[in-house]
Amino acid sequence: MTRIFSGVTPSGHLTLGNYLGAIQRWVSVDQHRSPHPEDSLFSVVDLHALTTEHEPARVRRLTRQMATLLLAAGLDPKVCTVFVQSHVEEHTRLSYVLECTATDGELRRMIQYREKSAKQQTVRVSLLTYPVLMAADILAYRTDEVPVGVDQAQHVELTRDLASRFNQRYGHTFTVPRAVLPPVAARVMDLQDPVSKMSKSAAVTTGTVSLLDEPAVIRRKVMRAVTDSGSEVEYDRAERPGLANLLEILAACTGGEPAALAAEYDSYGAVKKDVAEAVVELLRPLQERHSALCADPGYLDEVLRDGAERARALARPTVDAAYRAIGLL
Ligand code: AQP
Repeated sequence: MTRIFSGVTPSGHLTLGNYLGAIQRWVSVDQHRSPHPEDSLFSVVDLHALTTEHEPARVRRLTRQMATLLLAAGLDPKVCTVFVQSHVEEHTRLSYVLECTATDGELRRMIQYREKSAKQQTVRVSLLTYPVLMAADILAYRTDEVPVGVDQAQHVELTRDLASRFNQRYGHTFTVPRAVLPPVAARVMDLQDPVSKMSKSAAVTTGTVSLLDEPAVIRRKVMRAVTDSGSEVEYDRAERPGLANLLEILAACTGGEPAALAAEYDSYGAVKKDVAEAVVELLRPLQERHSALCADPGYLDEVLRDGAERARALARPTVDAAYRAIGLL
């Protein structure tokens, strides 16, 4: 049995990066790995959305929208567990204990902390400590595998370090998990700035494809993607990051391989046109199911209630064991 946990943060609208880097695999592979819904856990990790300036009503709205999109993408509550992080208090209970295991130095080394804190005028303490909460999200379920995009790999590495350290000092309590990255599109880049990752909290959205963008908007964003001035179609991430990003997106949408796809084209325009159509077609069924699910909000409430109950029952014994091991009565 392999237990899987992963999450999405309601810090903005879900992007094509989130989908190709993580969600696509959760739907097609991960949720089917075990016959037990308790072994595949997917969460909207809303507490993580409070680490930077946020608007409460927007976080609530995005949390529901993300949960709906996960179902629309194909997560099936009969075969996996879908829940909202703040509905399961074990995550924050465990986070404090893990903060007592982590060091200030290792948290300050986190790339996401360094990048995000550099953009803030005032930095919330939670921006520094949220990788520990993420470790708690994962460790509370004795998770074996964490399917994520490349940007989260460092946090999973920290989770492994904390689990091993805790186990060594206080006795075996946690499973040490491993990150699993997708074969292509593990890091989808911004269409306007192909050396930066496509991000759902980007201030400018012209380089970001949102899962709910209309087909005309998707086509416009892809056709205006920044590429270099060359004319030969070659897959070269270092020298031609814009074109490489488009070829990776095409590969992830169609199941191909970026370098082989490059050989089929003789102009950048033709690549862009096919990428735009591939993304529109990839998202079409998801957008249709999203509209249908929005018409029945009671269904989502039920899924999230059941998911939280199931998750609580799984996490409690592990978190209780961690409390006992670290010396709490
Ligand atoms: N650009 C990306 N390419 C591939 N995978 C990506 N992921 C995020 N961006 C890309 C993966 O999506 C999953 C959920 O991400 P998250 O909600 O935890 O957010 P994040 O990793 O902090 O990145 P975002 O979406 O850009 O949000 P903000 O703007 O708030 O930082 C993860 O598995 C992630 O690897």
